[in-house]
Amino acid sequence: MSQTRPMKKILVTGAVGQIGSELTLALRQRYGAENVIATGRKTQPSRELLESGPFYFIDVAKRETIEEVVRKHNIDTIFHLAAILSAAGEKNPQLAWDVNINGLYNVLEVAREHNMARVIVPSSIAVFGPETPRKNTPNETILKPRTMYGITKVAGELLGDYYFRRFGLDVRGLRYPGIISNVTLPGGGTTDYAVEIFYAAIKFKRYKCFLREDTRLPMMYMPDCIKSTIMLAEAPLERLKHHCDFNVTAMSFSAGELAAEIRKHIPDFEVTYEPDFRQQIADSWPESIDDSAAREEWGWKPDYDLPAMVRDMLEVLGRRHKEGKLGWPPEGA
Ligand code: VAH
Repeated sequence: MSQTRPMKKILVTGAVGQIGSELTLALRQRYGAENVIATGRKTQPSRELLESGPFYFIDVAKRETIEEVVRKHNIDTIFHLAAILSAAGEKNPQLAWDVNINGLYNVLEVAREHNMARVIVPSSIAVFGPETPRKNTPNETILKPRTMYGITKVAGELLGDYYFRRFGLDVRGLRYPGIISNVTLPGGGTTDYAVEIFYAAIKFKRYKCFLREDTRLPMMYMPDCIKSTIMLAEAPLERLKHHCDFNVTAMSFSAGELAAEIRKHIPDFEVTYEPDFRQQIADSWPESIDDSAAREEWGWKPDYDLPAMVRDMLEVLGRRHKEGKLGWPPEGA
């Protein structure tokens, strides 16, 4: 298969999650609200998501629930965001395997049988492990992750590439770094500290960080995450040499550097560092990423660096706090 088929009727799995919730709204703006079907497993979607287009509860580990929506809406594209992330996956590796592997297999099989135009399957820098070069990590390198999440993402990349070569299904994926956002709180990630810290800075002017001060990780602001995902999905197929394993990044910073940047806006902001089990996960990941393949093959270029991201996060969350709608910490946290 060589031509790039158009995407017309899109299904988003994991549409209530940190990335899926904002990606769905961006896709609805770009492709028409009625052409982007949002799905989630159990978390109640926001009013905005519900009121802006179709929503269904499905379970990607149960193939028939995917197929029912695909048939009803004649879906030709799936953005598969449903996944159990790194920290949650270490607490329940069996669930992480079931959702991340069996869920992906079901999505790929449904897409193959319905001759779909595209399947987008995010990967993650979690595919890298302690044997991987940690600075300017190349696209092609050792992939020996130490987490179940990372293992499922390596398998996902290999499975997606297989479905492209064996069946001609246009599967594409990009290795997200840590994603920072201010709409939907992340859940179960190792990089979640880089989101929580903003809410804590605004609400309490202090934060207890679960990683060491010098822990440096590749990161990206949500607008760039959405931009990279849609750019890859829309790229001409004939330009792609890679398919499911594009490195992408926007910046790298340590927890201490992030705190110092926030302190430029909130001078008396205090951070204590009390590493927990997530430190070992973070220590197995790269500090910085080489994303030259994404730049060469589909023109990737981020818009936000650390100062620009911090400024925007504090402005948006500061405004929400003044309106009494910060909504953090989440109930029961
Ligand atoms: C996690 N946010 O922390 C995800 C991501 C690179 C990190 O995959 O698990």
